[in-house]
Amino acid sequence: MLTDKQVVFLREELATATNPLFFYDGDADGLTSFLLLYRIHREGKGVSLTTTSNLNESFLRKVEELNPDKIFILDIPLVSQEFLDGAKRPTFWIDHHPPQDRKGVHYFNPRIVDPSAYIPTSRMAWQISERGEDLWIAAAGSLADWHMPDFIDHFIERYPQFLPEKSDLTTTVFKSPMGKLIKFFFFIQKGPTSEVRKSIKVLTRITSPAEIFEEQSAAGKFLFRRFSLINQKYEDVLLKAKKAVTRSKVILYAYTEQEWSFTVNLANELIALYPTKYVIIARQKSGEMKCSLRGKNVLAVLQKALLGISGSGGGHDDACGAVIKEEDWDTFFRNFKEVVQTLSE
Ligand SMILES: [Mn+2]
Repeated sequence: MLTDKQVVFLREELATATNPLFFYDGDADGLTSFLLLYRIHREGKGVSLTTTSNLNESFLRKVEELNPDKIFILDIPLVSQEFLDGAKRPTFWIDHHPPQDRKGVHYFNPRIVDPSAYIPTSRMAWQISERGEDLWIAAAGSLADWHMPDFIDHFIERYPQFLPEKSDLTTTVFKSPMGKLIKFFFFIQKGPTSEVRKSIKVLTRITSPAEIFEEQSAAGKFLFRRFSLINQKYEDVLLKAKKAVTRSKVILYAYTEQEWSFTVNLANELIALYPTKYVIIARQKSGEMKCSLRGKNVLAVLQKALLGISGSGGGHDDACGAVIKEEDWDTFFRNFKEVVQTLSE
C-alpha cells in the first residue's frame, strides 16, 4: 500500500496537473486504475498498452502528440530508461510487478519494501481516489488481479446484487454475479480499437454499475450490449474448454479464434475451477501457439518442457505464458505431460 505521505503527494500532483497523460496496462487492473485516477478531475488522456508490457521509447510519439504536463504510468511492469529520459516531464509510476531500477521517475511499488507484497495497482489508485461513487470500480479492479480488497464488506453492503456475502476468491470471482462485473473490465477492452476507445470514453462518465447492468441510460445500454456480445463469445469457448477436462492431470484447450483472445481469462477461470490440475490454454496464430499456463510450480514444468523446443516463456511460479512454434507443439506438449507425470510420482 502507499503511505499516507505518498497518497497526499500523488493527490497533489494530480490536482495540479492540467493535462495529465495516463499510460496503463490493458487488463482490468490497469483500466480500473486509470478510471479511478482520471475520474477525480476528469482531465487529460489515457493510453492503454495492449500488445506489450514494456513502455519503451516508441511511446514518446504519444507524449509529443498529446503534450501532457505530467505522465502517470499505471500497472505497467517495464518502463525503459530511454522513455523516461525522453519524456522530459514529471513522471509518476505506480506498479506492483517485480521492482525495476530506473532514474528520473517517482516510482511507487510496494514490493520495494516487501518483496512478497501483493497489492494490485487499482488498490493503490483507490487509496488516492476514495471517491465514494467509484467503489465498484475499485472492488472489481482488485478482484480481477486476484486480491480480496480490505473494503469488501463496504462493497457488499452497498452492492448486494453483485455480492450477497463474503466468501473466498474463487467463489467471489467465478461463482457470483460479481464475476460479470470483473469480466466487464477485461472484455470491454477487446475488439476493434475504435470501439474500445469509445467504450472507455463512455465508461469515464458512468455513475454506477446499475447504469450498465440494468441499462439505465443510453450510455449504459451501449456498454452492456457490447459486453454481452463479447461475453457470449467467451462463454462459448469456456464451454468447449470445460469439455476438454478429463481425468488427466493436464487440461489442454487449443483454439484458433483470430479476432478475440480469451487465453488469459480462460486459464484463470479453469485453474480456479480445477485447482489440482495443470492448465494450458493455447491460441493458434501465425504459425505459433500462444499459451497461458497455470498450476503449482508450472513455470518450472514449462522450463523443462521447453528444452530443445523452438519457443520461449516466462512469468510467475504458478502462472506463466509461452509462445511455441507450431511444428514443435506436439513435442512440447508430450514433454510437458512427462514432466507433470514425474512430479506426481
Ligand atoms: Mn496489475
